[in-house]
Amino acid sequence: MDNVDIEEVRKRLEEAHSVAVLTGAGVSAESGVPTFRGEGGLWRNYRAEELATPQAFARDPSLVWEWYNMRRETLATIKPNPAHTALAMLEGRVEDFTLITQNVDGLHEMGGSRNVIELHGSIWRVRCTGCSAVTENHDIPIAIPPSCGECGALLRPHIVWFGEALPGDAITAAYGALERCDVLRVIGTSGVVQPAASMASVAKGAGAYVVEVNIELTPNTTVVDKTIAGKAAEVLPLIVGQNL
Ligand code: BJW
Ligand code: ZN
Repeated sequence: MDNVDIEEVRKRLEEAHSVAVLTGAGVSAESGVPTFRGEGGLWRNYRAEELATPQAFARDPSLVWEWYNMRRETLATIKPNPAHTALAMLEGRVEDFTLITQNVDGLHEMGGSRNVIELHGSIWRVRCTGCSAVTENHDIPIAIPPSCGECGALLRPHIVWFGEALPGDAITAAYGALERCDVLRVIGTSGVVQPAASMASVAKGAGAYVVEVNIELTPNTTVVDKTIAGKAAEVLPLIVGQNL
């Protein structure tokens, strides 16, 4: 981690009227939430890509629900880390602040962030496959197979799986923020899942200064103005300033 880079990013943020942040699984890694790709990305020999599809759910809803129950159990014991709280603190200082997250864990809201766009949904909401009603559900474990209180049909996680469209209102709000922001920070995402993978380019194309924070190089590294190599929970408090 380079202090000159940290200083430059801090200065850009101080001058910015509009800031957008895009986060991925890496921002929650230091809370103990496993990332999707890389080490620990497997569950009973399945890759996330094999379980997070409508086809997998149609084939074996109980298997997919067992996976979500395991993740709900893990998340129930987990707390936001200094990366989440630094982002909440930054929101309090910026005129126009939007946090776009691919994460479904709810840790940004728990850490105090308010203007959060959940691109891929939430693990704490369920949707009826019959009547489409969406409800909050914090049961651990959820009874398998879960059924809708209104119509009795099977419930599914209110999460965007591969091949499914992202919620239209989330996409509209996210692109609005990307197009008007002075600074975009891209934190802890491998940058391989679309459409989030293209968001750094969208903001860059609209004139933003784009900064990546990650422990590895990603496809975004060639797009951004600056990459800060390091753990989100260490880098973000330095940039936002609560450790200084
Ligand atoms: C740290 C760190 C630390 C670690 N500090 N950093 C070709 C074939 C098939 C499909 C496609 C294709 N090309 C495009 C597609 C579409 C597909 C896609 O992109 N596939 C690619 C994988 C190829 N996309 C979709 O299907 C999307 N929908 C869509 O395109 O719809 C079109 C449509 C329009 C109209 C009608 C119908 C359709 C939907 C994508 C949904 C993604 N959902 C998931 C699973 C949710 C399940 C769940 O959570 O329960 O969302 S996939 C999974 O990946 C999850 C994540 O949000 C997402 C992104 O992952 P993320 O966050 O980047 O995590 P990792 O693990 O990949 O990376 C972690 C990073 O953190 C790493 O870089 C680490 O280095 C770093 N890190 N520790 C800082 N301490
Ligand atoms: Zn229903």
